[in-house]
Amino acid sequence: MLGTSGVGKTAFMLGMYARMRESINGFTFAASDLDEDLMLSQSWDNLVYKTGQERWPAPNDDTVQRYQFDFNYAFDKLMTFTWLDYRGNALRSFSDAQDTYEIFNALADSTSIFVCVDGGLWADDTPNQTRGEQRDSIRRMNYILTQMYQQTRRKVPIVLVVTKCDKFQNQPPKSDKYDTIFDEIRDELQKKYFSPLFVKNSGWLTMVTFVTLGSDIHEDPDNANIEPNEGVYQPVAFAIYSVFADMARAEEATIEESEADAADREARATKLRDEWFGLGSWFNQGKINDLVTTPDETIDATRLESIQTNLQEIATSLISNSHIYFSGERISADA
Ligand SMILES: Nc1nc2c(ncn2[C@@H]2O[C@H](COP(=O)(O)OP(=O)(O)OP(=O)(O)O)[C@@H](O)[C@H]2O)c(=O)[nH]1
Ligand SMILES: [Mg+2]
Repeated sequence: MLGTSGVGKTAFMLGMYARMRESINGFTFAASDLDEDLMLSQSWDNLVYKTGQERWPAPNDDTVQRYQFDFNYAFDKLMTFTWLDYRGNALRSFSDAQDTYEIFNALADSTSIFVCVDGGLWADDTPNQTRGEQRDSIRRMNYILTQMYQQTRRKVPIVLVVTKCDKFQNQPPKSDKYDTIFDEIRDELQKKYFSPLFVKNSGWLTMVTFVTLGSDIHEDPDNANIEPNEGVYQPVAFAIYSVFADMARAEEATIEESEADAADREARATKLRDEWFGLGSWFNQGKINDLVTTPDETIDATRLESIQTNLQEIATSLISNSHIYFSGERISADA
């Protein structure tokens, strides 16, 4: 997760966890650690039941928090993943700060990156200075993504998470080219703020999603009802989807390789049988036997099937109406 201080990283994570604990079409999350589950749910209860400033999580300190979550379907564990939460200021600190160093290392190893952009950037009542800082934080995150890619050469899936979308959701779009402000913002993210991720043939897989912990929070952050939208769980569902997609691709490649290998072995055996004026079957029997005996490592086709079933379930249940782009073209996960 990338995002400067106050963008709403911790609130987003709490919302994600609370929403997924309730279960969605058979899918749930559970913190792998009992105490972590308790801690996260206490922070969530503060948000829901307390009022005033004490309802919101305190800004993170310079200890990087790692939360391990199990992703379950019908209570069966499908995958375990780690979520990092940290003080956003670490992204603006020099690289010798311990947490900055830790965050950059974790980013380089991660299977997907959530880039949090403050939705206040599009709210009419945001002061110009704040807007300038928010733009600056976008530039910093682009810089970090550039460094990350140039060092690792890995194109991990990226989720652009626009937080606090309650702040602008009732505003009309500024241009009548767009039906809603959400369309307008998606376009701005693609053309203006994060255009490298949407370049044709670039190979970047990117999701754009909008998150709010409640549609009235902008009016009364201290008392408004907490009711997160579906944006809170879509990023993580997408991240898990991408891991399963990679697994399916690897499994398919193994199967194809082994099929090609089998066809090749059979062709070589046929050639040996035809040698020696038709006596090849007898003359070459040892070699032929070696070729037609199935290799030890058998291919587990049911494994691929079960990965594909998981993929399909996640696509239809959790991310079917989300905005996902590959090399700038919108694609559908459940096609
Ligand atoms: N309007 C609105 N405000 C929100 C929402 N989520 C969070 N906030 C506000 O944003 C503040 C910061 O949220 P945090 O989640 O603590 O931000 P953070 O990115 O974790 O900040 P650091 O820990 O300092 O890096 C909160 O105290 C709330 O006032 C939301 O959905 N809508
Ligand atoms: Mg925080």
